[in-house]
Amino acid sequence: MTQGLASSVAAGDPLALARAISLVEEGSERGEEIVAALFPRTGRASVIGITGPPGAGKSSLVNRLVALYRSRGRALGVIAVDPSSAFSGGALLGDRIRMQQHALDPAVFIRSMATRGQSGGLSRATRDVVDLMDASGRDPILIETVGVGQDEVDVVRVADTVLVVLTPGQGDDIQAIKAGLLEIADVFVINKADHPGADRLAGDLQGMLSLGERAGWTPPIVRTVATEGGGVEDLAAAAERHARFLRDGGDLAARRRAGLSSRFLEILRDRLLARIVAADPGQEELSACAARLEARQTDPYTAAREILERLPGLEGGTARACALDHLGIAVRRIEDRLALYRDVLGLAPAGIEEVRGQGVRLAMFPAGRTRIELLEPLTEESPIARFLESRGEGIHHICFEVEDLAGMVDRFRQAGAAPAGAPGAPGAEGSRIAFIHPRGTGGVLIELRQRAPAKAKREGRRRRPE
Ligand SMILES: Nc1nc2c(ncn2[C@@H]2O[C@H](COP(=O)(O)OP(=O)(O)OP(=O)(O)O)[C@@H](O)[C@H]2O)c(=O)[nH]1
Ligand SMILES: [Mg+2]
Repeated sequence: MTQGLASSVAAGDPLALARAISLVEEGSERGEEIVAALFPRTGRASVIGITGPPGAGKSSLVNRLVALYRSRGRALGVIAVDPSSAFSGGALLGDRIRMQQHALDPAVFIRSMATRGQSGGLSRATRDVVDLMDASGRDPILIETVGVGQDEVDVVRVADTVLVVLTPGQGDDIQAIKAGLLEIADVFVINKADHPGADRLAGDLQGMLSLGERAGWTPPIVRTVATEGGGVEDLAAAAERHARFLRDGGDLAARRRAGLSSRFLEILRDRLLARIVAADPGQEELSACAARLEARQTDPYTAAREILERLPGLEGGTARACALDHLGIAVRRIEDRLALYRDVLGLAPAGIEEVRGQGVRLAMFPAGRTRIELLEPLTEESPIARFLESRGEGIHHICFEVEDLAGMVDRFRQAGAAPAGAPGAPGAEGSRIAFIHPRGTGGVLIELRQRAPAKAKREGRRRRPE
């Protein structure tokens, strides 16, 4: 079902594209599956962001650009991010009317997206929608968003090329324009150039650009009259020059990489938070934290650490489980027990090695998620020799894999269980090991094993073929 929809999107079917977009907007699992299925086909379209103050003429320009690209035979995607700001409420209707001439053209796919009260204007879904449009062969993809808040920064993360639309006479000088808008521009558009003051605005922008050191690309200033279509060809040409500059200079890869990693981290942050809110510790715990913060009984760092520590399976969490690495069995001669472990149980020995420091020769047999270790004494003084003497063959120890050997030994000490021998001795496969005396563990000799770092492991291993 998902595959079918994904292939229809990939084939360029507008109905399938609309359906897939709805699924990602709902945040549904199927939406994620479709993005996953189509992701290898993405990264091909040019993504152009159009931002600027409310009413600057962004939608009128998008409309003109769409007509221009259509005349060149391109299939397009247009995303109009609904302004969440009260400044531009009602603009959507105007956008729809302006776009109507393209509404019946299947090669122009227009989608309005609500920002859903998020502080960032472009939601996670917007990035997904760009991917879906890209995978369906739309190129370029135009994103219109009003540049009043954090929105414009979000546009930059999605778009390859950012057009900042300004109008003459708005604040009368560029001091009044949001600084963030000036910084993200790859191309400046002076729209409504039919109004007085266009020269002055161009001069001011020119002056500002000559002050700043910009490596490689200086944003050109293009004048347009969107209502008449004036300057739109120049604008498209400037956008294409910038796209070429990005491609040839390698900046495109860097920009896309930054965008992808911020998108990935955003998802990770959202999911982690959702997990905290949904499960243990839970919403109640979070509210309790907020109350304690307000009363100055805790600080934000401590509160965050406490919450994280209660999340199972996370680094820093106390609930982290140790994996059983192997079960150690003392035998007089490894070869005498191969019949049992290899032939009867069907376990394949992964190798036989000598650990001289421990006075043993050992064979490891992977068994499901854990392993069986047969231990044969090399010398009379080996602990295995003494074990065999007093108890005969049998289970000798169990071994847990740990990430911090010294830390775990300390935890045992605090629990009243002392190490047997010096902790940190070299063990099999280049590992470091420690033993905890059975006196403190209810009769079980516990081995703790910290795996060798990936590289050292290969060198430290002295495996002998069977
Ligand atoms: N005189 C003149 N009017 C223009 C020009 N471009 C747009 N307009 C008018 O300006 C108004 C706003 O245009 P839009 O294209 O909706 O502007 P916008 O930036 O998309 O507006 P929001 O999405 O609400 O922020 C409309 O009445 C347009 O007809 C232009 O170049 N010259
Ligand atoms: Mg608009």
